[in-house]
Amino acid sequence: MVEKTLSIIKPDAVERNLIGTIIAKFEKEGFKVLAMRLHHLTKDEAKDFYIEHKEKPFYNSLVEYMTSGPVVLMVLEREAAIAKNREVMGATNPKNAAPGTIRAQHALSMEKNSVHGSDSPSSAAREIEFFFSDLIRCC
Ligand code: 3AN
Repeated sequence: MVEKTLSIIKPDAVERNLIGTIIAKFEKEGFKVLAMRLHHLTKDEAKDFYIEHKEKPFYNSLVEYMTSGPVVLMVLEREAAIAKNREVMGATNPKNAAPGTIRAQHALSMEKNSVHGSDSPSSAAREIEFFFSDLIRCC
């Protein structure tokens, strides 16, 4: 089934000029970029976006990090986009990420792990609506 997923190129990767490298990888893996913008998250946006992690010990640090510089927000589309994006990103902890994945190649740490991808159809719907409500309304 063709799906849409939300992808974020995180501050550590934008800072290191990896935007083009990461988008090239997604395109090579058959993803279409349906929507995209550079954005500096506010504290409120980051807190709300990661609300499911509110009780986790890393929550405050994650919010600080995600607001430390601009990110690239993208809606990606392809067959089984949600699972495929998770595969292409690699495991959350770059030490466990499979060779050739974005996180294995570029992530700096568990927190500064270069990319975000929706983890389920319900997360994808919520996250696309969160940043690209126009796209939901129009398509
Ligand atoms: P993923 O991004 O692989 O879906 P989640 O949803 O469990 O991972 O975590 C969201 C983000 O929180 C991660 N991408 C990472 O930046 C950060 N994070 C997750 N676990 C930890 C941890 N144990 N220590 C520091 N940061 C973490």
